[in-house]
Amino acid sequence: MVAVARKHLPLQNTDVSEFETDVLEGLRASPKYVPAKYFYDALGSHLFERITELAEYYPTRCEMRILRRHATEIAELVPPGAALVEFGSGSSKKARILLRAMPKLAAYVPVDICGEMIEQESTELRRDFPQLTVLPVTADICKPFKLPEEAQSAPSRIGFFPGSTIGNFEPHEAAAFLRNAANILGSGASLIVGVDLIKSIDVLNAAYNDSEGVTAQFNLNLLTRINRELGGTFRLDTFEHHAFYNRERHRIEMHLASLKRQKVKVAGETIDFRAGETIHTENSYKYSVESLAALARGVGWLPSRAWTDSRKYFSIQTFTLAG
Ligand code: AVI
Repeated sequence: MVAVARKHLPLQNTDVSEFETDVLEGLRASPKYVPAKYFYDALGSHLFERITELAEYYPTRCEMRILRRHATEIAELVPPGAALVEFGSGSSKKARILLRAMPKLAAYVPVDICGEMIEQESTELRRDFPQLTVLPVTADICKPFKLPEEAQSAPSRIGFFPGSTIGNFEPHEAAAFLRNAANILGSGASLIVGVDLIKSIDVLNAAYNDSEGVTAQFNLNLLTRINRELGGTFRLDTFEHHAFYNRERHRIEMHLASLKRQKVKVAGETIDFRAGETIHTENSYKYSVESLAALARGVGWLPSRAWTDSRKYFSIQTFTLAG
């Protein structure tokens, strides 16, 4: 796997049999779907990195700007001696902004399913922040896991979940994630979440239909992965990237549409496509500050602060758990 930031969906090192089971289940269903977590093979992670640099894809730039502008205020929420736990840390690029503003932090705990990446990143963090104890944990952030003893015994723990990864979960999964994070961090904890906001449909649609076609390549790469890992026979020139904002459900939907009636083999099974039939590959939910606060409140997190960029495109929101 290439060492690029993969700051998003939790499961990546899944074995082929789980991939096969999930893909076949999704392709047998009506409407067809494939879980978005399977975008992130080496090429998919690389394409996602390119997406974050596109002119139309505003979320990453907006979030970095908010973090830089408000790092000191965010750091004020973190008591001296606390441990910062990042869920799905990838390259820790955004955490570095906070770490620079939190010189009294006792420990930084990057948590990611990709152990190789966080071990490598931890070595660099120890070099760049010699005062800081870096305690990487390889785990699926959607499942219960134990924090290292030093983080467990710190006077408090602060969770960090940037990148609007929460938006790629269905709302009930987002609630389950927040509940799991509360259990892991424990009473008195805080949580810092980066989430993309509801905005003009044109801005949203452009962000997922970039003019260079990188998002289309990212979406279609899923078929390349299925061809390679599951003996698929998808012809990429017979499928097209579709992304649009679903106003009722406050989400961008990504699909792969079959341009013709055809049969495709996957893991020895024949899948029929009608002309125009789609595989639903991703939802990217957009929230308001209030709607995320309501979701969080429902599982015991109390909303505390929220910052946005000047256009109100993106938000960093904080929550606390009763002590
Ligand atoms: C990782 N995640 C927050 C991205 C998003 O915007 O939902 C994934 C993505 N899909 C297409 N472009 C970016």
